[in-house]
Amino acid sequence: MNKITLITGATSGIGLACARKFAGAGYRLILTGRNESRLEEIRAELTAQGSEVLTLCFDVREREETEKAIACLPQEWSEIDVLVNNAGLALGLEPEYEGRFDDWETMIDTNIKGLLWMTRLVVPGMVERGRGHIINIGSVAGDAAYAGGGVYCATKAAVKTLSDGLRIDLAPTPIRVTNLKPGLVETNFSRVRFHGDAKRAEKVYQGIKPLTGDDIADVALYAAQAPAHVQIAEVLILATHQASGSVIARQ
Ligand code: NDP
Ligand code: 8X3
Repeated sequence: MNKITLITGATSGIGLACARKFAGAGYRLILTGRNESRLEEIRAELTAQGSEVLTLCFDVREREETEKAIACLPQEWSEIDVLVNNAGLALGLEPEYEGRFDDWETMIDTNIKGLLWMTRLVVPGMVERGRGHIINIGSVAGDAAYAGGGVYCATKAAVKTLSDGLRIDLAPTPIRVTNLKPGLVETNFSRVRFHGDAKRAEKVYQGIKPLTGDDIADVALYAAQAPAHVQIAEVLILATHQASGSVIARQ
């Protein structure tokens, strides 16, 4: 039986690119997200190409919904080999003293708590079976704060610390933990950050060739397929003209 990968936030961007890349490599997929019709379209696309796909529609911020979704997995889908904790977002770019309380709560609930719920629910099965891999989508933003990004950067710093902690706790087991830290990736990320302002979002990627979701999915798949004794612990992936979260040499 082929390995199972569960990807959160698989309806767009990096999550969708991972779904396509892992499907192409023969994994069975559990794709999760909040948009049921989009999940169904992606399931149809991938099954037409011969992949086995199960979709689960839930919001990772809602602990009970998340618990129910994982507890109700059919037996043949319950042995998850790879968990890609991808669902996440940034909201706003105001100075920290002017940020919106609601934006902060959404980022913290999604990027930190959602990742934790998923980890807590899926990893015990991996430990029991003695196999598994957790791939967290962190960010260059977790390495250092940038202007207006304090709370988002803090959530991604938390992803790094949670990945490190989990790796320590799992060190006696064969289970691997990877923290991928992308820089600028052109997805819906900036449109979401600017509350749907497409013009402002476009400017983020002007004067630089940004990364694509595929670039990140390639690294995720590489980490998942590395030999069992190789743990890709952390990878920083930047566009060539980006040097850090705040240094971007626009051409
Ligand atoms: P997208 O906005 O394109 O995709 C985000 C995905 O997460 C969507 O499928 C979205 O679904 C889902 N999602 C958001 N909130 C929730 C939730 N509460 N419950 C379930 N699913 C949710 O952005 P990216 O692909 O760029 O972002 C993916 C990850 O990559 C994030 O963790 C982000 O922080 C990280 N990242 C992105 C970078 C970039 O430059 N793009 C760089 C570094 C890291 P829905 O459509 O329903 O909101
Ligand atoms: C997304 C990358 O630099 O826009 O995590 O914060 S950045």
